[in-house]
Parts: sequence; C-alpha cells; structure tokens
Amino acid sequence: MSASPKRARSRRLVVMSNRVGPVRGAARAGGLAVALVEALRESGGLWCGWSGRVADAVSDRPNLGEADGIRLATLDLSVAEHEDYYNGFCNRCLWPLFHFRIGLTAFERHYYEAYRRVNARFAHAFAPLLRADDLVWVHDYHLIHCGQELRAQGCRQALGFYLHIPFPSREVLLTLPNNDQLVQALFAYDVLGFQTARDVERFLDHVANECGAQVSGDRVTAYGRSVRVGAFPVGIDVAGFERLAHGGEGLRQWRRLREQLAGRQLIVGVDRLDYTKGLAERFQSYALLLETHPEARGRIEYMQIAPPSRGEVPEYAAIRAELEGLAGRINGRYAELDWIPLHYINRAYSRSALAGIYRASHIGLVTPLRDGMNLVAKEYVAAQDPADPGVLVLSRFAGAAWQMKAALIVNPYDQVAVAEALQTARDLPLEERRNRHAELLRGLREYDLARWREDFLAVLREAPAARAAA
Ligand code: ADQ
Repeated sequence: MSASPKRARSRRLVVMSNRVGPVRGAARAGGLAVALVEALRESGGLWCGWSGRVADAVSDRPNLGEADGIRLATLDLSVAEHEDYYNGFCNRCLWPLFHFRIGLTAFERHYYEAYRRVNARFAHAFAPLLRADDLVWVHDYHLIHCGQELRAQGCRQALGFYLHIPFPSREVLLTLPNNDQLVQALFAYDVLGFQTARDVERFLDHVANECGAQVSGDRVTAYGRSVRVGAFPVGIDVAGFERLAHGGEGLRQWRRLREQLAGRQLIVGVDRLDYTKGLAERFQSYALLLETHPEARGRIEYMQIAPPSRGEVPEYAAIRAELEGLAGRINGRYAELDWIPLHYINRAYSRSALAGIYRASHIGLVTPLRDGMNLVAKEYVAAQDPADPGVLVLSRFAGAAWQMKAALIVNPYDQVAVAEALQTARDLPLEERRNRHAELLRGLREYDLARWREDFLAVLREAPAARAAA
C-alpha cells in the first residue's frame, strides 16, 4: 500500500548524480539542477556524487557540506578513475554506444572494471548517510551499478534510476562486453525512468529477449526482482524561460541581434560540441540551402553556438577539427564583403543571453543524430514571441520529437530534406507559425520540469518501504 500523500511528501529525497551542484547558482545554471534543488530543499534533502575534483590521493570518506538547506556529500576521483571511469567507460563507451554509435565506442575491459569500482566506492561512501525511509534517486549512465552496490551494503530504501540519454536497441547493446551485468544491475532499483516510450520499448525488448524477463503492465521481473518502468520525458521551467527571454540580459541580446541583422533572417543552433548533435550534417545542410536557393544568400545567417565539451576524449577533438574545417569552407565559398553566412562560436553563454538569442532568431535548428530529449528545442519554443514566433526544425531522433509534433520534423541524415525544411521555415506564413508555436507551447506547459520530477517521485514513493536486501 502506498503512504498517505502528506506523509509521503515529508520523506527525504536523496539524489545521486555524477556531478553535484551548483546549488546556489542553480537558477542561473538552469536545467535539471533547478528541479532537483527545489525538491531537495523542500524535503531537507541530500545530494551525493563526484565533487568535480581530480586528485592524486583520494579519501573514501565523503566531503560533507551544506548549501541552502541541502546537505551535500561528495567524493573526489583519482587521476586513474577520472581517466578510466569518467573519460573511459562513461564517455568513450556508454555515451557513444547508447547513442547508437558502435563505431566510436571504445570497448576496453579495464574501463568497465574502473566503472564498477567507482560505483562501488560511491555506494560504500554514501550508504551510511541514508535513512530508512529516504527516497533515493540515482541519475544517469555514470551510476548504473550504484543501486546494486547500495543493496549489497544492505540498503533497503526505495531506489529509483533515471536515464537521461537514449536506451539503445538490443542489437547495439549486445555489442558491449558485460552488457548482461550492466542490465542486471538495473534490476536492483524499484523504478526505472526513461525519456520516451521508445526507450522503454527498447529496454523491454532487450530484457524480455535476452534476460528472460516477464513483463506485466509497467512491471518487469527478472533476476528475482521486480521493477516498475516508465517514460518520464524531461521538461523545462517554461515560465522561467519566458521571463529570461523578455527581460534583462535576454531583452538586451534580442534588441542587439535584431538591430545587427538589419532584416536578415537568423537560424540558430545551440549545442554542446558533441558528435551526437549532428553538427557536421547540419553545416552541410545549410550549405546545401545556400547552393540550391541562391536567393537566400545575403538574406539569411546561421549562428551555431557550440562550447567544447569533454576535451580530453579524442573523438571530441576530431569533431572539433572537422567542424572548424567545414565552417571555414562554407564561409570561404559563400561569404561576401558585407555578409558572413555562418557564425560558428565555441563559447558558452548565460541562460538569459541564450534566451534572447533564441527569441531574436527566425529558425531554431535542432538536428541531433540521436538525443535523449534535447532541452534546447524546448527552450527555443519557450523563448519565442507568441505574436511573431520563430520556427523549430527538429530531428526525429531527438526524444523531444515524440512530444513536439508541431515542429518541422526532419531526418538529420537527409541533408536535402533538412535544406528543404529550412527553406519551408523561411517562408512559413505568420498564421501557421503562430498555430504551430501555440501547440508546442501548450505541450511544454502541460509536461514541464516540475511535472517530470513529481511524476517520477510519485511512482518511487509507491515502492515497498522495506524490500529484501540483495
Ligand atoms: P545534453 O546532452 O547536455 O543533456 P540538452 O538536453 O540539449 O543536451 O541540454 C543542454 C543544456 O545546456 C540546455 O539547457 C542548454 O541551454 C545548455 N547549453 C547548451 N549550449 C550552451 C551554450 N553554448 N551556452 C550555455 N548553455 C548551453 C543530456 C542528454 C539530453 C537530455 C538532457 C536532460 O544528452 O538528451 O535532454 O540531458 O535530460
């Protein structure tokens, strides 16, 4: 039986994620931190994870702290752990594999061993901090084994796991050595949350066919354990983002850009510099638009903001070099004395500046080759002026495409189709832009960030309070 809502609300939330914080700057940093910090604060919660520091000698005793009524417990990573666990298994193995990029996946056994050790070290350090009726919410692919390790420490709390990135299809996951151990570890949790119904389907397909799991409604049983599985698409703080776009720094950016554009149309892309985001294909699609629609030349600009990420991983250095070459070639071929077709910017902007940039642009170009959700697509819509909104061109392979059907949905591998969608977006009549935007905004408001969090926690609260330890 589930606990009464009043009592349930008072249960403490414990979040475990690879990175902890920021707590005080959460509103500025935006995204998930806001939702998690809010829930942690409400319940006097605890946030556990990596401190972000890499040290020669590390302690297994967590650093304890407090910020804004939230307790923090962090561990440093050793140089070897950072290399093999974080850069290695997380970013060179699970990240590409879960984004369907077998060719970029580094299948090193010692990476997985380091991953197991770090997950165990985290669980060991954080288990003593847990109280019997805590709700423990573990986030993302860095910590899949954490639940199993917590159970091994005797933890009987309600344990939930949320995967922010896609769950791969069976044939892809089977290429990973030790995939059976990784999947079995998921059954230590009480609730498994994915971004989309499609991710849930792929998970069920895998466990039903490879692990002999029994599926009944949202319950899946294997390895003697039963978990509840569901799609909980991540949303954004819509009202907060609208405010950013229409005041302060956002408003200033919007004015400045609109002035500079002097009547030209602006396409904007905002992504971490990552090979999953489809940036090279996107640049080429834009070049194709300029090639096949010469009348667009001089009348449109494309601004791609892409701050470098994971610089220590070789595949990221490669994509960076490729994009620099492509941007140079496109500008070299099409630029005029008074017109630069592509502005490629490798720095991060504040969320308020981004909101203003989105609002000033006529087309939001979001074409990942594969993405768990993609919050930029949602932020772009929230920043628009409803009376004269821009058009979202969105990849069918972003989780967001499952909710945002009123966008212009494209296949990012089909450069001809993307170029044509850009041309369609350029000419879309005001009424159609308004209708599409209104529908997209309705969807965003209905399933926002708070709803995502509350829906997941509501299911987690129903987990049996004291389940058998592993
Ligand atoms: P990411 O891969 O980081 O997230 P995304 O969902 O687009 O991708 O979120 C990126 C966030 O960073 C957005 O809030 C965006 O505004 C911000 N950002 C991007 N570029 C920026 C820049 N130049 N300057 C400042 N801010 C910038 C992972 C998964 C996604 C999933 C999210 C949330 O890969 O699929 O949607 O988690 O679950």
